[in-house]
Amino acid sequence: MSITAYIGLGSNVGDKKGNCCKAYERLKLSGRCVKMSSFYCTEPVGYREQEPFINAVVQLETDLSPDVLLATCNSIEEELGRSREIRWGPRSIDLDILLYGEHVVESQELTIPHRSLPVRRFVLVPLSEIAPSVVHPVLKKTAAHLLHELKDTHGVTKCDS
Ligand code: A4P
Ligand code: MG
Repeated sequence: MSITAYIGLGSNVGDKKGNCCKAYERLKLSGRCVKMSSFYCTEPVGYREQEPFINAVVQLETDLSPDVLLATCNSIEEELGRSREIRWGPRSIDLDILLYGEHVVESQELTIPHRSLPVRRFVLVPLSEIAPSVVHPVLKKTAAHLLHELKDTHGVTKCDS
């Protein structure tokens, strides 16, 4: 049975939109991508001395298990030339599994729902655009509700096309 998963995309190095589009094309191969949000230009969170990010969220119908989906995300990151030097630092592409149906996963490699989902505007704005009614299975709140309650004030604006 396939599961609806949501993947957060982020890039702040090189051709940022191009990197997100390539990741989207690769993700399509691992399931059926029903939707991608608009692109958002976002102020860096965490490590501030870096370029603004482009962020988006992809909704994916997948038959892959969470572990295999993570491995797929990691291999897409590698293929697109991501190097891991600074935590929260510059990256050509970052793929985070935000939600995997209503499953809760807590292992050494994987936490689902993604731990930062409820506290980041650059995640909740694109997620609420494509799936305002999706429910966080631990907090039992919709994406739209979490966005409404959010305190994060980092800038998130829709990119010009
Ligand atoms: N991991 C655990 N759970 C997950 C999950 N649900 N999805 C593990 C994906 N990975 C998950 O991640 C480290 C490890 O987390 C992975 O190997 C996996 O086993 P990483 O992507 O290698 O490291 P990271 O991204 O540098 O760290 P982290 O803590 O994941 O950072 P975030 O939360 O991804 O934040 N500002 C803006 N405006 N936009 C951004 O996209 N991104 C970050 C990175 C910081 N500031 C940003 C943005
Ligand atoms: Mg990450």
